[in-house]
Amino acid sequence: MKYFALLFALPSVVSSMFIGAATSSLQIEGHNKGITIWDEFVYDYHYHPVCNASNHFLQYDEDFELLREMGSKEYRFSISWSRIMPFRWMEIDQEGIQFYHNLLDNLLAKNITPFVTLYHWELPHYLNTPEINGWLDKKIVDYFFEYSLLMFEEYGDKVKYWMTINEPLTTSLQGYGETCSFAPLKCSRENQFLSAHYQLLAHAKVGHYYLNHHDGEIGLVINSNWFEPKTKSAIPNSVEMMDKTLGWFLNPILFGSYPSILLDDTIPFTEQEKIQLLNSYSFLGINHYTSYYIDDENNISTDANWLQSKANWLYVTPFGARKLFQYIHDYYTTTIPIYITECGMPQVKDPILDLDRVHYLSSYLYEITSLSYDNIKGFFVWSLLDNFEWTQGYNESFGIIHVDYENDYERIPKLSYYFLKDYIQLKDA
Ligand code: PNW
Repeated sequence: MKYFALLFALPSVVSSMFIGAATSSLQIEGHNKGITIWDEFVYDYHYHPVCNASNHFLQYDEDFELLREMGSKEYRFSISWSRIMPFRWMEIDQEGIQFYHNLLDNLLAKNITPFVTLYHWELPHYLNTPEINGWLDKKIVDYFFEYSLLMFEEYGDKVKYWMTINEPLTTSLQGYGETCSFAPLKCSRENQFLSAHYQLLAHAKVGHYYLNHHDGEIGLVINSNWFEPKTKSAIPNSVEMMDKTLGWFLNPILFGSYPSILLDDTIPFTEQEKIQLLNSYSFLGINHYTSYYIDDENNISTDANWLQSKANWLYVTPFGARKLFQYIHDYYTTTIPIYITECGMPQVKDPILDLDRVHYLSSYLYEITSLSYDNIKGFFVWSLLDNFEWTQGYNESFGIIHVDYENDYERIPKLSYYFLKDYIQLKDA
C-alpha cells in the first residue's frame, strides 16, 4: 500500500528529525508481577482493570517486527519497577530482569535504538504505605536512586538513552493535586508541590550520578500544552501559565530554581540540590499533545473549529506544537537536544483507516519541522499500540497499530502506520 498523495503537503520530510514510537510498561505488557498503585487505584475506584493490557509481554517480537518494518530505528519504552521488584524492596525477580534483557536484545538485533524510561507511573504498592508515603516522602528519592543504579548496572551496556521520570506534572496535578483523578489520589495543594519537589530531586540525583559515572545520555520527560493568548493583552497570562506548567519542571533543571510565580508555594532547593539539578540531563524529553486559549481574565477555552479527539482534553491544534517549541527556543534560549517523547491522539471513532490521526501527525510534523531547529532530534509517536489508557481503560486508543482484544490480541496496522512508513522512507531516501 502506498499513500504518497498524503506527502505532497510535506516538505518537512527533509528534516533530520527521526521518527520513532513510544509505549509504557503498564499500558502494554500485561502478565504483571506484583501490585502497583495503579492496580490498587482501578480496583478501589472501580475503573477498568489492567488485565493483560496489549499482551506485549508475549508478543514483543511481533511488535518490534512491525516497528522495524515501519522503518523506525528508535523506540521508547519503560521498565516496570514492580516487575523488577514485585513484592518487596530489593527482592529482585530474575524473570523480570530477564524480560527486559529479552526486549533489549530483540530491539538491538533489529537495529532499533532503545530509549528507556525508568518510571512511568506504576509505583510498586509497597512504596505507597503508611511507612513510605510514595512521592510525598523524601525517602522515595533514595529508593528511586538505588533502583536506577541497579538498572544502569544491569542494562547499561545495551541502553545509551535513559529517561528518569515521565510527566512529573501529570503525577503532581492528577495524582497529588488540583486535578485529582489519578493514582494515588492523595490530593492537596501542599501535596501537589511536595510530590513535584521530590520527583525533581529524584530525577536530579539519578541524572547527575549517571552523567558522572556512565557513558550515555539522560533526560527528564516534561509534558507541556501550549496556552495561546487570545488577545495581545493576554500574553502575560499565557507566559504565567507556561511558567506554572512547563516552567515548574523546566526552570529547576535549567536554572536551579522554580519560576518566580511559584516561589510562595514551593520549597527552595539547597546548594547541593541545585548543583545536581543543573547537571542532571544531557537532553530534554517533551511530551506534547494539545493547546488551549487563555484570555485576559485567565479563562481557558478552546475553539469550535478545532477537531476533537476522543479524549476530552485533547484537540487537534498543530499551530500550538510550532508555538510551543518556538517558545522553548526563544524564552529559554536553549539549544540543548530535545526529543519529542510523546505526541499522538485517540480518534472519536477509531477505524483502521484512521484519517484524523494521519491528519494530526502530518500537520504536527509539518509545523514542528517548519521551525528547522537542529536541536529537535527526534519524534516518538504515542503510541506504537492501542493500550491501557489509565482511567479510560481500553476506551481511548492512541495506537498506530490496532490491538484486537477480543481476538487473541491480533495486531492490525492502521493507515497512520503506513503514513509514517512512507514518511520515513521518503525522509531516508
Ligand atoms: C500521557 N492531560 O498522559 C502519558 O505519558 C501516557 O502514558 C498517556 O497514555 C498519554 O499521555 C495519553 O494520555 C497524559 O490530561 C494524561 O492533559 C493526561 C494528560 C496529559 C498527558
